[in-house]
Amino acid sequence: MCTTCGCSAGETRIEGQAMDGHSHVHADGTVHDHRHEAPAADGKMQYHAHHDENAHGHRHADGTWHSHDHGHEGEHVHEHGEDVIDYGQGPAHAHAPGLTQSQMVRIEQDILGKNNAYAGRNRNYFDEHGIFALNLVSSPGSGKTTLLVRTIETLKSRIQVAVVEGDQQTSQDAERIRSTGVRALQINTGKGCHLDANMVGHALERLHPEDDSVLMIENVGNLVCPAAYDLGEAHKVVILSVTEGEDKPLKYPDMFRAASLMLLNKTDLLPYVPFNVQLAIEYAKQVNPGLHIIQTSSTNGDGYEAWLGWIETGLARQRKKRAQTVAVLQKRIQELEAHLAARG
Ligand SMILES: Nc1nc2c(ncn2[C@@H]2O[C@H](COP(=O)(O)OP(=O)(O)OP(=O)(O)O)[C@@H](O)[C@H]2O)c(=O)[nH]1
Ligand SMILES: [Zn+2]
Ligand SMILES: [Zn+2]
Ligand SMILES: [Zn+2]
Ligand SMILES: [Zn+2]
Ligand SMILES: [Zn+2]
Ligand SMILES: [Zn+2]
Repeated sequence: MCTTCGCSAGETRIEGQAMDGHSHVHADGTVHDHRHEAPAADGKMQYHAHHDENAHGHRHADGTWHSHDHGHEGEHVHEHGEDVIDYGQGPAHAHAPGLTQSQMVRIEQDILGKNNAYAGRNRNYFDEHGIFALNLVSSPGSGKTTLLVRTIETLKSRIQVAVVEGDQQTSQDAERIRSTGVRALQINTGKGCHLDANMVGHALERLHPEDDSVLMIENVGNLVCPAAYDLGEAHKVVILSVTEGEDKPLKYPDMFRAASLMLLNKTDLLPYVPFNVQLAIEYAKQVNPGLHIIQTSSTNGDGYEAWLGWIETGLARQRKKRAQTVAVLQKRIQELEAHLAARG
Protein backbone atom coordinates (compact mmCIF):
# COMPACT_ATOMS: atom_id res chain seq x y z
CA MET A 1 0.00 0.00 0.00
CA CYS A 2 1.42 3.26 -1.11
CA THR A 3 0.65 6.55 0.58
CA THR A 4 0.19 8.28 -2.75
CA CYS A 5 -2.64 6.06 -3.95
CA GLY A 6 -3.96 4.44 -0.82
CA CYS A 7 -4.87 1.36 -2.81
CA SER A 8 -3.84 -1.80 -1.12
CA ALA A 9 -2.51 -4.60 -3.27
CA GLY A 10 -4.10 -7.17 -0.99
CA GLU A 11 -1.58 -9.80 -1.93
CA THR A 12 0.52 -9.88 1.19
CA ARG A 13 1.63 -13.36 2.08
CA ILE A 14 3.49 -14.57 5.12
CA GLU A 15 5.33 -17.78 4.35
CA GLY A 16 3.00 -18.33 1.40
CA GLN A 17 -0.28 -17.87 3.31
CA ALA A 18 -2.54 -14.97 2.43
CA MET A 19 -3.20 -12.30 5.01
CA ASP A 20 -6.96 -12.02 5.39
CA GLY A 21 -8.55 -8.85 4.12
CA HIS A 22 -7.16 -5.39 4.44
CA SER A 23 -8.28 -1.85 4.79
CA HIS A 24 -9.12 0.07 1.69
CA VAL A 25 -9.24 3.80 1.17
CA HIS A 26 -11.78 5.21 -1.22
CA ALA A 27 -11.22 8.26 -3.37
CA ASP A 28 -13.40 10.33 -1.05
CA GLY A 29 -11.07 9.52 1.82
CA THR A 30 -13.23 7.03 3.76
CA VAL A 31 -11.40 4.01 5.01
CA HIS A 32 -12.97 0.61 5.42
CA ASP A 33 -11.94 -2.98 5.63
CA HIS A 34 -12.76 -5.56 3.03
CA ARG A 35 -11.43 -8.67 1.40
CA HIS A 36 -10.01 -8.73 -2.07
CA GLU A 37 -11.07 -12.29 -2.61
CA ALA A 38 -14.55 -13.33 -1.62
CA PRO A 39 -17.03 -15.91 -2.87
CA ALA A 40 -19.77 -14.53 -5.15
CA ALA A 41 -23.39 -15.78 -5.25
CA ASP A 42 -22.40 -18.65 -7.55
CA GLY A 43 -19.74 -19.74 -5.09
CA LYS A 44 -16.84 -18.81 -7.36
CA MET A 45 -14.13 -16.62 -5.93
CA GLN A 46 -14.35 -12.99 -6.99
CA TYR A 47 -11.17 -11.07 -7.35
CA HIS A 48 -10.62 -7.44 -7.93
CA ALA A 49 -7.56 -5.47 -8.68
CA HIS A 50 -6.97 -1.76 -8.41
CA HIS A 51 -5.98 0.41 -11.32
CA ASP A 52 -8.16 -1.57 -13.70
CA GLU A 53 -8.65 1.29 -16.12
CA ASN A 54 -10.63 3.88 -14.19
CA ALA A 55 -13.00 1.77 -12.16
CA HIS A 56 -13.28 -1.36 -10.16
CA GLY A 57 -15.95 -3.14 -8.27
CA HIS A 58 -15.54 -5.24 -5.21
CA ARG A 59 -17.38 -7.35 -2.74
CA HIS A 60 -17.25 -6.33 0.88
CA ALA A 61 -16.85 -8.69 3.80
CA ASP A 62 -20.57 -8.38 4.56
CA GLY A 63 -21.40 -9.68 1.05
CA THR A 64 -22.49 -6.43 -0.54
CA TRP A 65 -21.01 -5.62 -3.89
CA HIS A 66 -20.28 -2.21 -5.18
CA SER A 67 -18.15 -0.53 -7.75
CA HIS A 68 -16.41 2.76 -7.58
CA ASP A 69 -14.20 4.73 -9.87
CA HIS A 70 -10.79 6.11 -9.93
CA GLY A 71 -11.78 9.30 -11.71
CA HIS A 72 -9.48 11.95 -13.00
CA GLU A 73 -10.74 15.18 -11.57
CA GLY A 74 -9.09 18.18 -10.08
CA GLU A 75 -5.49 17.26 -10.70
CA HIS A 76 -2.89 19.63 -11.90
CA VAL A 77 0.81 19.89 -12.37
CA HIS A 78 3.22 22.67 -11.66
CA GLU A 79 5.67 23.46 -14.40
CA HIS A 80 8.88 25.20 -13.49
CA GLY A 81 10.53 26.83 -16.47
CA GLU A 82 10.71 24.73 -19.60
CA ASP A 83 12.45 21.55 -18.59
CA VAL A 84 10.88 20.45 -15.31
CA ILE A 85 7.40 19.11 -14.62
CA ASP A 86 7.09 19.00 -10.84
CA TYR A 87 4.50 16.83 -9.13
CA GLY A 88 6.13 17.40 -5.76
CA GLN A 89 4.53 20.78 -5.10
CA GLY A 90 1.38 21.16 -3.03
CA PRO A 91 0.45 19.69 0.34
CA ALA A 92 0.79 16.01 -0.66
CA HIS A 93 4.10 16.45 -2.53
CA ALA A 94 2.85 13.81 -4.94
CA HIS A 95 0.30 12.96 -7.60
CA ALA A 96 -2.22 10.19 -8.10
CA PRO A 97 -4.79 10.11 -10.90
CA GLY A 98 -8.28 10.96 -9.65
CA LEU A 99 -7.26 12.39 -6.31
CA THR A 100 -6.79 15.98 -5.29
CA GLN A 101 -3.77 16.77 -3.14
CA SER A 102 -5.93 17.43 -0.10
CA GLN A 103 -7.61 14.03 -0.56
CA MET A 104 -4.17 12.49 -0.79
CA VAL A 105 -3.03 14.18 2.41
CA ARG A 106 -6.10 12.81 4.22
CA ILE A 107 -5.49 9.31 2.90
CA GLU A 108 -1.83 9.47 3.85
CA GLN A 109 -2.72 10.59 7.36
CA ASP A 110 -5.22 7.73 7.71
CA ILE A 111 -2.79 5.11 6.50
CA LEU A 112 0.20 6.37 8.41
CA GLY A 113 -1.90 6.91 11.55
CA LYS A 114 -2.99 3.28 11.48
CA ASN A 115 0.54 2.15 10.71
CA ASN A 116 1.95 4.19 13.59
CA ALA A 117 -0.47 2.54 16.01
CA TYR A 118 0.77 -0.92 14.96
CA ALA A 119 4.37 0.31 15.06
CA GLY A 120 3.84 1.51 18.64
CA ARG A 121 2.68 -1.98 19.61
CA ASN A 122 5.71 -3.56 18.00
CA ARG A 123 8.02 -1.09 19.74
CA ASN A 124 6.46 -1.87 23.14
CA TYR A 125 6.94 -5.55 22.44
CA PHE A 126 10.60 -5.00 21.56
CA ASP A 127 11.15 -2.88 24.68
CA GLU A 128 9.49 -5.39 26.97
CA HIS A 129 11.55 -8.25 25.52
CA GLY A 130 14.88 -6.46 25.18
CA ILE A 131 14.85 -7.00 21.41
CA PHE A 132 17.04 -4.69 19.36
CA ALA A 133 15.21 -4.35 16.03
CA LEU A 134 16.76 -2.91 12.89
CA ASN A 135 14.96 -2.05 9.64
CA LEU A 136 17.35 -2.45 6.70
CA VAL A 137 16.37 -0.29 3.76
CA SER A 138 17.98 0.30 0.37
CA SER A 139 17.45 0.09 -3.35
CA PRO A 140 17.33 -3.45 -4.77
CA GLY A 141 20.66 -5.23 -4.86
CA SER A 142 22.70 -2.95 -2.60
CA GLY A 143 23.73 -6.01 -0.61
CA LYS A 144 21.28 -6.31 2.32
CA THR A 145 20.97 -10.10 2.37
CA THR A 146 24.68 -10.67 1.76
CA LEU A 147 25.42 -8.28 4.63
CA LEU A 148 22.94 -10.08 6.89
CA VAL A 149 24.43 -13.48 6.14
CA ARG A 150 27.98 -12.34 6.95
CA THR A 151 26.81 -10.39 10.01
CA ILE A 152 24.93 -13.41 11.37
CA GLU A 153 27.87 -15.75 10.75
CA THR A 154 29.97 -13.54 13.02
CA LEU A 155 27.36 -12.73 15.67
CA LYS A 156 25.45 -15.98 16.08
CA SER A 157 27.86 -17.64 18.53
CA ARG A 158 27.37 -14.74 20.97
CA ILE A 159 23.97 -13.23 20.19
CA GLN A 160 20.57 -14.63 19.26
CA VAL A 161 19.46 -13.28 15.90
CA ALA A 162 16.19 -13.66 14.01
CA VAL A 163 15.29 -12.22 10.62
CA VAL A 164 12.14 -10.99 8.88
CA GLU A 165 12.58 -10.87 5.10
CA GLY A 166 10.41 -8.63 2.95
CA ASP A 167 10.24 -9.17 -0.80
CA GLN A 168 7.48 -8.82 -3.37
CA GLN A 169 7.91 -12.43 -4.50
CA THR A 170 10.00 -15.52 -3.62
CA SER A 171 11.43 -16.88 -0.38
CA GLN A 172 14.99 -16.88 -1.65
CA ASP A 173 16.31 -14.32 0.83
CA ALA A 174 14.78 -16.14 3.83
CA GLU A 175 16.35 -19.36 2.56
CA ARG A 176 19.75 -17.66 2.29
CA ILE A 177 19.37 -16.54 5.92
CA ARG A 178 18.21 -19.98 7.12
CA SER A 179 21.33 -21.51 5.62
CA THR A 180 23.23 -19.77 8.44
CA GLY A 181 21.15 -21.68 11.00
CA VAL A 182 19.15 -18.73 12.35
CA ARG A 183 15.38 -18.42 12.08
CA ALA A 184 13.96 -16.33 9.25
CA LEU A 185 10.41 -15.57 8.22
CA GLN A 186 9.55 -14.46 4.68
CA ILE A 187 6.85 -11.87 4.02
CA ASN A 188 5.82 -11.55 0.37
CA THR A 189 4.19 -8.19 -0.21
CA GLY A 190 2.81 -8.98 -3.69
CA LYS A 191 2.48 -5.62 -5.42
CA GLY A 192 3.30 -3.84 -2.16
CA CYS A 193 6.50 -1.83 -2.30
CA HIS A 194 7.37 -1.86 1.43
CA LEU A 195 6.70 -3.66 4.70
CA ASP A 196 4.27 -2.11 7.16
CA ALA A 197 4.01 -2.42 10.92
CA ASN A 198 0.98 -4.71 10.80
CA MET A 199 2.84 -7.24 8.64
CA VAL A 200 5.76 -7.17 11.07
CA GLY A 201 3.35 -7.63 13.99
CA HIS A 202 1.99 -10.80 12.34
CA ALA A 203 5.56 -11.94 11.70
CA LEU A 204 6.39 -11.49 15.41
CA GLU A 205 3.49 -13.75 16.39
CA ARG A 206 5.01 -16.50 14.27
CA LEU A 207 8.68 -15.85 14.87
CA HIS A 208 8.65 -15.12 18.62
CA PRO A 209 12.20 -13.73 18.75
CA GLU A 210 14.16 -14.59 21.92
CA ASP A 211 14.38 -12.06 24.75
CA ASP A 212 17.56 -9.94 24.62
CA SER A 213 18.10 -10.73 20.93
CA VAL A 214 18.63 -8.87 17.68
CA LEU A 215 15.84 -8.77 15.09
CA MET A 216 16.89 -7.85 11.57
CA ILE A 217 14.10 -6.77 9.23
CA GLU A 218 15.11 -6.64 5.56
CA ASN A 219 12.66 -4.34 3.84
CA VAL A 220 11.61 -4.56 0.19
CA GLY A 221 14.33 -3.08 -2.04
CA ASN A 222 12.99 0.44 -2.62
CA LEU A 223 14.54 3.79 -1.69
CA VAL A 224 11.19 5.59 -1.51
CA CYS A 225 8.19 4.00 0.22
CA PRO A 226 9.81 2.22 3.19
CA ALA A 227 10.95 5.64 4.45
CA ALA A 228 7.40 6.56 5.47
CA TYR A 229 6.59 3.39 7.41
CA ASP A 230 7.70 2.98 10.99
CA LEU A 231 7.84 -0.74 11.78
CA GLY A 232 8.57 -0.17 15.47
CA GLU A 233 12.30 -0.65 14.90
CA ALA A 234 15.00 1.00 17.01
CA HIS A 235 16.68 2.30 13.86
CA LYS A 236 16.45 2.32 10.11
CA VAL A 237 19.77 1.38 8.54
CA VAL A 238 20.13 2.59 4.96
CA ILE A 239 22.57 0.76 2.72
CA LEU A 240 24.07 2.63 -0.22
CA SER A 241 26.43 0.70 -2.43
CA VAL A 242 29.18 2.42 -4.38
CA THR A 243 27.72 1.18 -7.67
CA GLU A 244 24.63 3.34 -7.19
CA GLY A 245 26.19 6.80 -7.47
CA GLU A 246 27.00 9.35 -4.78
CA ASP A 247 23.97 11.52 -5.57
CA LYS A 248 21.36 9.14 -4.07
CA PRO A 249 21.02 10.94 -0.70
CA LEU A 250 20.03 14.13 -2.53
CA LYS A 251 17.63 12.34 -4.90
CA TYR A 252 15.94 10.27 -2.19
CA PRO A 253 16.29 12.50 0.88
CA ASP A 254 13.37 11.02 2.86
CA MET A 255 15.13 7.70 3.25
CA PHE A 256 18.46 9.17 4.30
CA ARG A 257 16.63 11.47 6.72
CA ALA A 258 14.69 8.58 8.27
CA ALA A 259 17.82 6.48 8.87
CA SER A 260 20.17 6.61 11.88
CA LEU A 261 22.99 4.73 10.20
CA MET A 262 24.19 4.57 6.61
CA LEU A 263 26.35 1.69 5.47
CA LEU A 264 28.36 2.76 2.44
CA ASN A 265 28.66 -0.72 1.02
CA LYS A 266 30.66 -2.68 -1.57
CA THR A 267 33.74 -0.54 -0.92
CA ASP A 268 35.83 -3.38 -2.38
CA LEU A 269 34.57 -2.14 -5.77
CA LEU A 270 35.90 1.41 -5.32
CA PRO A 271 38.96 0.80 -7.53
CA TYR A 272 36.65 -0.16 -10.41
CA VAL A 273 33.82 2.38 -10.25
CA PRO A 274 33.82 6.15 -10.44
CA PHE A 275 32.40 6.97 -7.00
CA ASN A 276 33.42 9.90 -4.82
CA VAL A 277 33.21 8.72 -1.20
CA GLN A 278 33.72 12.16 0.32
CA LEU A 279 30.99 13.64 -1.85
CA ALA A 280 28.55 10.83 -0.95
CA ILE A 281 29.20 11.45 2.75
CA GLU A 282 28.80 15.20 2.26
CA TYR A 283 25.44 14.74 0.49
CA ALA A 284 24.20 12.33 3.14
CA LYS A 285 25.16 14.73 5.95
CA GLN A 286 23.51 17.55 4.03
CA VAL A 287 20.09 15.84 4.26
CA ASN A 288 20.73 14.35 7.71
CA PRO A 289 23.51 15.95 9.77
CA GLY A 290 23.07 13.36 12.53
CA LEU A 291 23.53 10.36 10.23
CA HIS A 292 26.22 7.93 11.36
CA ILE A 293 28.19 6.44 8.46
CA ILE A 294 30.25 3.25 8.25
CA GLN A 295 32.01 2.02 5.11
CA THR A 296 31.58 -1.72 4.60
CA SER A 297 32.36 -4.55 2.25
CA SER A 298 30.78 -7.97 2.62
CA THR A 299 33.37 -9.37 0.22
CA ASN A 300 36.43 -8.65 2.37
CA GLY A 301 34.82 -7.73 5.72
CA ASP A 302 36.08 -4.15 5.79
CA GLY A 303 34.12 -2.03 8.26
CA TYR A 304 32.47 -5.02 9.90
CA GLU A 305 34.16 -4.39 13.22
CA ALA A 306 32.55 -0.95 13.42
CA TRP A 307 29.16 -2.26 12.19
CA LEU A 308 29.10 -5.16 14.64
CA GLY A 309 30.20 -2.84 17.44
CA TRP A 310 27.33 -0.50 16.59
CA ILE A 311 24.86 -3.41 16.83
CA GLU A 312 26.27 -4.61 20.17
CA THR A 313 26.10 -1.11 21.66
CA GLY A 314 22.46 -0.82 20.58
CA LEU A 315 21.60 -4.25 21.94
CA ALA A 316 23.24 -3.45 25.28
CA ARG A 317 21.14 -0.27 25.50
CA GLN A 318 17.96 -2.20 24.70
CA ARG A 319 18.73 -4.90 27.30
CA LYS A 320 19.36 -2.21 29.91
CA LYS A 321 16.01 -0.63 29.08
CA ARG A 322 14.29 -3.98 29.60
CA ALA A 323 16.12 -4.55 32.88
CA GLN A 324 15.00 -1.13 34.08
CA THR A 325 11.41 -1.84 33.07
CA VAL A 326 11.50 -5.15 34.94
CA ALA A 327 13.06 -3.48 38.01
CA VAL A 328 10.36 -0.80 38.04
CA LEU A 329 7.64 -3.45 37.75
CA GLN A 330 9.15 -5.55 40.54
CA LYS A 331 9.33 -2.52 42.82
CA ARG A 332 5.72 -1.70 42.04
CA ILE A 333 4.63 -5.28 42.81
CA GLN A 334 6.45 -5.15 46.16
CA GLU A 335 4.72 -1.88 46.99
CA LEU A 336 1.31 -3.35 46.13
CA GLU A 337 2.01 -6.50 48.16
CA ALA A 338 3.10 -4.43 51.15
CA HIS A 339 -0.02 -2.33 50.75
CA LEU A 340 -2.26 -5.42 50.67
CA ALA A 341 -0.46 -6.98 53.68
CA ALA A 342 -0.95 -3.77 55.68
CA ARG A 343 -4.68 -3.81 54.89
CA GLY A 344 -5.10 -7.56 55.48
N1 LIG B 1 31.57 -6.60 -4.67
C1 LIG B 1 30.59 -6.74 -3.75
N2 LIG B 1 29.44 -7.32 -4.09
C2 LIG B 1 28.48 -7.44 -3.15
C3 LIG B 1 28.66 -6.99 -1.82
N3 LIG B 1 27.53 -7.23 -1.10
C4 LIG B 1 26.69 -7.83 -1.97
N4 LIG B 1 27.25 -7.97 -3.19
C5 LIG B 1 26.62 -8.55 -4.40
O1 LIG B 1 25.55 -7.71 -4.78
C6 LIG B 1 24.47 -8.49 -5.32
C7 LIG B 1 23.18 -8.21 -4.57
O2 LIG B 1 23.32 -8.61 -3.21
P1 LIG B 1 22.09 -8.93 -2.26
O3 LIG B 1 22.65 -9.20 -0.93
O4 LIG B 1 21.21 -9.96 -2.87
O5 LIG B 1 21.33 -7.54 -2.29
P2 LIG B 1 19.93 -7.16 -1.59
O6 LIG B 1 20.04 -5.74 -1.18
O7 LIG B 1 19.60 -8.14 -0.54
O8 LIG B 1 18.94 -7.30 -2.82
P3 LIG B 1 17.31 -7.28 -2.79
O9 LIG B 1 16.86 -8.12 -1.65
O10 LIG B 1 16.94 -7.85 -4.12
O11 LIG B 1 16.93 -5.83 -2.67
C8 LIG B 1 24.91 -9.94 -5.20
O12 LIG B 1 25.45 -10.34 -6.43
C9 LIG B 1 26.00 -9.90 -4.14
O13 LIG B 1 26.95 -10.93 -4.29
C10 LIG B 1 29.92 -6.38 -1.49
O14 LIG B 1 30.19 -5.92 -0.35
N5 LIG B 1 30.85 -6.27 -2.49
ZN1 LIG C 1 5.27 2.59 -3.17
ZN1 LIG D 1 -5.77 3.37 -7.09
ZN1 LIG E 1 -9.82 -2.97 -2.52
ZN1 LIG F 1 -14.96 -0.44 -1.11
ZN1 LIG G 1 -1.13 23.82 -7.31
ZN1 LIG H 1 17.81 -9.23 -0.20
